[in-house]
Amino acid sequence: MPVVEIVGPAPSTYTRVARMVCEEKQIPYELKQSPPHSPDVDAIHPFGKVPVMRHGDFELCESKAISTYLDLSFPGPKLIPTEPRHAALTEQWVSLVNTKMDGTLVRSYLLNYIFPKGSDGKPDRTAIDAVVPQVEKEIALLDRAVAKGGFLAGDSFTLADINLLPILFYVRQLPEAAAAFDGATHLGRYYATHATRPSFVRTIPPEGPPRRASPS
Ligand SMILES: N[C@@H](CCC(=O)N[C@@H](CS)C(=O)NCC(=O)O)C(=O)O
Repeated sequence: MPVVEIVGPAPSTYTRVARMVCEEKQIPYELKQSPPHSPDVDAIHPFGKVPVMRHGDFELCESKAISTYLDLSFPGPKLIPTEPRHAALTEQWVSLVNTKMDGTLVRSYLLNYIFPKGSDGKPDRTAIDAVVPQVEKEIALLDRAVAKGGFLAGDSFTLADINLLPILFYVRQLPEAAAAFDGATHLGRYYATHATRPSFVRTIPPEGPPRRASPS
């Protein structure tokens, strides 16, 4: 069988999702660190986003589609369960994170720290202050979601957890989210437990988490 090629930079949360799927299922893969909108990526993703995937002559974009393909094509643990309710809950949490929480936690909050847009070269305080209440709400929501079983969906580790962990890796390092995490004991335990998984450890971006930025 040809080797799976995951295309996207290691720091990208969505690229890390595809890599963690490979790691969990022990699928041999190569990472090609082409950035978004590079010719490599544009050839496969209509909007130039990462990750994209090549497997022999098969090309695919979108992290959820890539994850589904890998889960169905390779042996190893089922990351999208087959039991209907467990499968649906997994889909539900992937969708909630991708359609809402990624926008809040990554695009509006984290990226303001990583790519500061303030006139003085510092993070834009107004933009961060505007999103913090929603960051706090979403961390509290996630805390409630994992309180019972320690997983986002049902009683086992699924793609829903894989899809969330790369986001938590970053945001828990930032001051306002770190404060919200302090009150989210279930989510803190959830993160501490799953951050020890080999699939998580082996995909930590070489740059590591962003430096703790001061709130002002
Ligand atoms: N829905 C896409 C989102 C992928 C995405 O937004 N990737 C980011 C990097 S983490 C990206 O390519 N950003 C560049 C851009 O949106 O132009 C997926 O699930 O793969």
